[in-house]
Amino acid sequence: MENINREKEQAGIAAAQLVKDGMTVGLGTGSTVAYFLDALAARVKREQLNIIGVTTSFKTAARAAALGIEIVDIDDAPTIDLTIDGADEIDVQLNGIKGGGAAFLMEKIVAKNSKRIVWIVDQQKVHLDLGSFPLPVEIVPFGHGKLVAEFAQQQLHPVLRVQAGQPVVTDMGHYIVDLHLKIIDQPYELGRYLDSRVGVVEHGLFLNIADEVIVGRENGTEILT
Ligand code: ABF
Repeated sequence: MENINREKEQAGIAAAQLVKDGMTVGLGTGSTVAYFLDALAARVKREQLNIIGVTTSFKTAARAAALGIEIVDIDDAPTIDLTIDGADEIDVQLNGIKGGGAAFLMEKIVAKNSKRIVWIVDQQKVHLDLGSFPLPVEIVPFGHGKLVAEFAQQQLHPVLRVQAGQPVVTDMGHYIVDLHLKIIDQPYELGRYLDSRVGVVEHGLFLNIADEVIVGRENGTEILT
């Protein structure tokens, strides 16, 4: 476990170096991003950097505020120069699965409005193909049972995400169903199918979105582009 945290920290520190004075920065969600936020906050203090953040979850907003990083609403940010975010799994084309942290709807909205997207991951996240991480799908509560039944019928092995016996509710007030697919050999086709289902708000396939991935190593990082 220790090594993974070291790798996350190395990736977070490297990502903080990409931020320039005057930037609007998309702040992702997750434990790797937490290292990035700490390193960024230290730079803001030390170098008196003038940056503003656009957050991807209530959790990140609270952490950024506690660190003294100014946050604005996404609609008050004319541009987002750089977004730093985590991922649950990436493949060799830099496609990713995100959403383990239940923030992927806001993360995808911020990503789609960013000039540059850089993900920060530990080495375990890098795979040949996508799918070993269950694919999160954000769905509206109304009729969710019918949608889960349809996914089961389509052999997508859906499991409604619950906590303490209750469905997990996202920051935007939706449920999450995880598709246990093991391997996703047609990610674009699967993405189109999920986008077409009434009741699906968003899915965790981030295809052709990341510009670069910083992979943490024990003593440094590797950049995948
Ligand atoms: C977030 O980063 C989520 O999309 C994803 O689940 C998470 C990865 O978490 P961690 O960095 O804690 O491994 O953006």
